[in-house]
Amino acid sequence: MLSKGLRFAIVVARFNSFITERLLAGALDALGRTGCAESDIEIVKVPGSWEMPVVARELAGRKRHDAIICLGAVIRGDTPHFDYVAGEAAKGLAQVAAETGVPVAFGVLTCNTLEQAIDRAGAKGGNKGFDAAMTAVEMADLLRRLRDNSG
Ligand code: INI
Repeated sequence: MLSKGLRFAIVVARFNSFITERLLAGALDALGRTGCAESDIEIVKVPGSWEMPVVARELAGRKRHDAIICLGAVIRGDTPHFDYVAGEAAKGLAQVAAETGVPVAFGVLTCNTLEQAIDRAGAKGGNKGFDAAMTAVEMADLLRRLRDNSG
């Protein structure tokens, strides 16, 4: 799958940056390997996963990107906070894609422990940032082809 000529935005949460920077490295690796030019990648940092939907919505509305990759890490604590942040991020990002037609890849880890997050950010469980970027490439390519053939 080639991403040459496709444009991507990556929205990255600074919360749990120890994890999200690894997800970002994985996503950039995937885009680089599939042929995306650095100049076709825009990276936008947000405070936490909660803030992602509004920023993804703003970017999608500009129609400058073929897909948006969202990277965050929500890790369960002692209170119900996790459920609100993870739930609203997931719901909000799904809504952005459905309402705008711009694919949004959900690279937000929702983990019970820090260890689970580390595993999924480049250790035993692969790198979910890499996986999210590969999904974004596939979706951007698919939608571009569907739209080219629709006339
Ligand atoms: N944001 C995350 O991305 N991950 C978390 O694990 C997290 N926890 O646990 O609190 C988190 N909270 C911050 C949240 O996303 C907002 O930035 C904050 O509530 C201000 O709106």
